[in-house]
Amino acid sequence: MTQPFPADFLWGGAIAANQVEGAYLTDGKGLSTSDLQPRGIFGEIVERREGDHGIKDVAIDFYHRYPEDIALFAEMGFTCLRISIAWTRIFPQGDEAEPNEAGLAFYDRVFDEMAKYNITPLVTLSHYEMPYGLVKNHGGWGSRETIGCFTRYARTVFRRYGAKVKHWLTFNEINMSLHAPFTGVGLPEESSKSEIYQAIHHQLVASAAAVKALHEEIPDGKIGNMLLGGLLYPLSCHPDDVLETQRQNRDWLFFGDVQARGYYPAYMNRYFRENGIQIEITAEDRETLKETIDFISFSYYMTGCVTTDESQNQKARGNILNMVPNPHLASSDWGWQIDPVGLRILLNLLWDRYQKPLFIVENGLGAKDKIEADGSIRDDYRIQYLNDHLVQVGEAIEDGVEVMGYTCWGPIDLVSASKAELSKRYGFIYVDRDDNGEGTLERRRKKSFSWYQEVIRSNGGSLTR
Ligand code: BGP
Repeated sequence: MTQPFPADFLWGGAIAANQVEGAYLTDGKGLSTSDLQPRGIFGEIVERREGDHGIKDVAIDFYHRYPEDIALFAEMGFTCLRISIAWTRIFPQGDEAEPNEAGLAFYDRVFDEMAKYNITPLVTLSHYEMPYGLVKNHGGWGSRETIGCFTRYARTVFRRYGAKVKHWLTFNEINMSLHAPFTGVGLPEESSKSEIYQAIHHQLVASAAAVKALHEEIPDGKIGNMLLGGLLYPLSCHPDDVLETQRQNRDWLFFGDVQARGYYPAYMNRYFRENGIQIEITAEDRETLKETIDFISFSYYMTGCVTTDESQNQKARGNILNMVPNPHLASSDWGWQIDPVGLRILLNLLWDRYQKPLFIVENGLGAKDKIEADGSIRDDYRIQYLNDHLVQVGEAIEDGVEVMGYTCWGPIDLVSASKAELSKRYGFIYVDRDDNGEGTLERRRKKSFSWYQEVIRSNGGSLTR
């Protein structure tokens, strides 16, 4: 194909601290909300006792094996790696006055390792975890105090890593708090809509405060938000379905609207009014929200449909959103509907709406892999999925959308967010560990490893339509 990707397009992969690092209490790290979810973001919340074990305690041991893993990413030609910082390594309880030096030193080592290979870091400040201390002692994001704690954390890491890290993201999939409040905002699952939206408001203010801090601390840096790109289609062309689809798409676009425009959209004010949702927004909050992000980032895995016809409302399941199945699409082993064209539609939609550069920071296929007798792993299904999505990214670029880069999810197998499984694999690199935590943790290249290497080497030229 003609090659639409710009020369400075960032190619790579994305991982998150709690899904790869392990070492959950090492070097002074505090307990995070993720440490209390041994069965994933929809599993029960378990108070940790000494001697308890969970799959994420070791995960894939990136904490100790990062030099080997980063070398493998470099071998594939990555120009970018998205990681997250575990807030609890820096502020173990969340409300300390001073950071934990051992935690700061760990990420220095990781960034130095990336620098050896000219890999640009893209760093998420909070990826599905926060200090459990803030939940227990302050009420999580339900409390205004958490805004100050987060801003202190953000400023600390901006100052420490500003020379090494220029690309940042605030909260991973910030719109998912509506569906998993403990993971997103540290609130009990049974919280009321008013409580959840109040916590979300605090998080939006904190996100804007972090944008301000970034611009002050790292003048040549850039910071984006991160949305779960949950694009929905109407199941039929009945105007009621189209209207309901617009309403449900606004449930998640609302977050981008505030972060990119700097104020609450009018449709949300009506929604709050008509649903008895009351939240406190101060004049100072409104001022802070005016600090808008530099670029939009999002994850994209699937699309779904919306209908007002109850008889058709049987549900498909993503990891977070329940969506009605699209009769025109096939599904992954986990029931996620595969829709490459949807990525082009979404890129165009976000570009038209915000006119800010876009970064696809997660996309990929979770699948069960099989090791053949000769030791190889022939993951042609993964190659197909990624190829088809990247072709659509190219189409969107041809449409005129400004796309900064693409970091596919889980370039190395890791613990899944939704159910804390290791058998749901996304990687180009296989990790020998199963759902029970058995295995040597040895790394092994899959067939997709050399495929992605060639995609990056040719800057997308090797993709097949
Ligand atoms: C996103 C999360 C990631 C990641 C991915 C895949 O929602 O940001 O953390 O895990 O989904 O989901 P899962 O791991 O459940 O397959």
